[in-house]
Amino acid sequence: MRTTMRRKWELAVALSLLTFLSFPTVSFGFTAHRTLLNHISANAKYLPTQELWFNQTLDHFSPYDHRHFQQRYYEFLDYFKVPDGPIFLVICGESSCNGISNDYRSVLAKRFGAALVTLEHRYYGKSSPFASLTTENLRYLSSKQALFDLADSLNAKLNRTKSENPWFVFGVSYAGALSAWFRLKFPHLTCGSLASSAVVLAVYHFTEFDQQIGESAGAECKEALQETTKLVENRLATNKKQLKALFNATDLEIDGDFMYFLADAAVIGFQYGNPDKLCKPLVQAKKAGENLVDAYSRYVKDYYIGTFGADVQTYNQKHLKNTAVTGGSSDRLWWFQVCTEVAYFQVAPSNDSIRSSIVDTRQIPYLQSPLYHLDLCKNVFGEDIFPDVAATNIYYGGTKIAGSKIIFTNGSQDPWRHASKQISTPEMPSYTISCYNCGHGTDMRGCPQSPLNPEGNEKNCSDPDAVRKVRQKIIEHMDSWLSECWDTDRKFM
Ligand SMILES: *[C@@H]1O[C@H](CO)[C@@H](O)[C@H](O)[C@H]1NC(C)=O
Ligand SMILES: *[C@@H]1O[C@H](CO)[C@@H](O)[C@H](O)[C@H]1NC(C)=O
Ligand SMILES: *[C@@H]1O[C@H](CO)[C@@H](O)[C@H](O)[C@H]1NC(C)=O
Ligand SMILES: *[C@@H]1O[C@H](CO)[C@@H](O)[C@H](O)[C@H]1NC(C)=O
Ligand SMILES: *[C@@H]1O[C@H](CO)[C@@H](O)[C@H](O)[C@H]1NC(C)=O
Ligand SMILES: CC(=O)N[C@H]1CO[C@H](CO)[C@@H](O)[C@@H]1O
Repeated sequence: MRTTMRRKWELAVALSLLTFLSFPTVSFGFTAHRTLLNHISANAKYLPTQELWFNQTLDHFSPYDHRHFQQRYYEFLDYFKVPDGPIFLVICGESSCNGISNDYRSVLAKRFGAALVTLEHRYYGKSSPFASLTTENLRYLSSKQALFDLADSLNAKLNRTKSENPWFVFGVSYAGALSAWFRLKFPHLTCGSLASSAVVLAVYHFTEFDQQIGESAGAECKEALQETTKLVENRLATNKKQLKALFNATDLEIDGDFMYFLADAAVIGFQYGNPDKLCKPLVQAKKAGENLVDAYSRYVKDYYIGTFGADVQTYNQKHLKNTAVTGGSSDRLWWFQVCTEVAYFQVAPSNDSIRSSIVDTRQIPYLQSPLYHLDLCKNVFGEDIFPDVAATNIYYGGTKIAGSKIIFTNGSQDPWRHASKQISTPEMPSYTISCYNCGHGTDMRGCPQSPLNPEGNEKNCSDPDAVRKVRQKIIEHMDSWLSECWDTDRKFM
């Protein structure tokens, strides 16, 4: 009896998928995001999915406001074991969500006979409630609203009350934090959560980020990077125009924007498992006594812009002020979330930093303060916009999150792991995958993390066994939590 309604709905979906022969084209071109955690969804390979729409509540926390907006979602049912197979909710994060990406989660879905469902994050991609992204209109953009979107769509669309399907949530990066927070706030709606490279701690002075870059780089490369930064700082003082032109970044009029762009370019090598693209030529240039700034500019132009696909404009505060809904809106949207909730301000440590302290200060060297970031928030969004990090961490618990049945995973080379939960507890096991090119979301993406490997193949990780071991643990936890869920369900039958 309980299954009748749900079956009918599933069947309708399955039929609509069957009759849908051509796959939707990706609507937006690649957009890179400054300091964005999850750069790479746009070059993802997708499982065949059709765009579906959910009529979503705009403000989940107001009893007076009944406005709605259309939110995009996808389903993939090829592996789904009807009727009571599990449903994997794959959370989409801070970028346009153009489908269900074909990473390790599709392997898990095959193994568990699961359906995959994914909901685009409100405001991003085609799920913008407003035609103009003014600061006033961004007031409903928050992780709290996003979590409620997930709960709402899960509850309504698959009608929990009628369903025996156990739900499991997944996310990488900011979406990884959402995955952990979803299980924390809605434990009755899900059997467990995988929180991959999940940045659950809002951080105001994120100095560990830069320190991790030094650690991941190793002594030789770190030294070359630090020397490069010094040389760049000198040239910035003496020959700014020529320097910016060398990096094809003359549009970045604000020096902080320019220096942030250069710092991010190095980060990406380690975050996404391509350290050799950066370190090999730089160390070689240093050994040969060649000009390090020239060598670094080649990496930035050939690799960061050319191959990785970064766009200099995403570092331009002028661009961030653009309120039109475009393929590049994610930059502005993510900065709004950074400037209101989570910060993750990547400042230079006072000692031994790799990035320039110009990023942090108004030309006052070695003062550890996120003035650049705060200036940006004010310039782009207006006077009163700054992040209340303490409130965010009180609301979710930060690394002291009091959840259960959440798996945390991190990559050893990933600077973001210092905003994640790295200490294991019985209810919330945490695993660090250690290898030379293990970065952001390695458990789901394999190596390197960009470009994406189909099904998150781990073959090219410098230690594939390290990845396999953690994946085995993930499967064991899922097995046990899903069967506990089924048992509980049956008790109520
Ligand atoms: C969305 O739901 C609201 C409230 O139920 C309703 O008023 C509105 O017409 C719906 N919009 C669409 C496009 O279905
Ligand atoms: C969900 O269940 C309720 C009854 O519990 C039913 O009235 C409603 O139509 C169901 N919705 C869907 C989408 O199946
Ligand atoms: C540098 O900028 C010019 C002009 O904007 C552009 O045509 C060229 O493709 C850029 N080069 C790289 C490597 O991005
Ligand atoms: C600064 O960093 C260097 C290199 O890591 C270290 O040897 C030194 O002890 C540090 N100094 C302080 C004051 O922390
Ligand atoms: C591994 O690297 C090789 C050589 O670069 C490449 O040809 C191959 O496609 C990669 N395999 C995977 C699964 O990424
Ligand atoms: C489970 C695990 O590997 N935890 C490690 C994660 O990283 C921290 C900090 O590097 C270590 O102290 C933990 O042992």
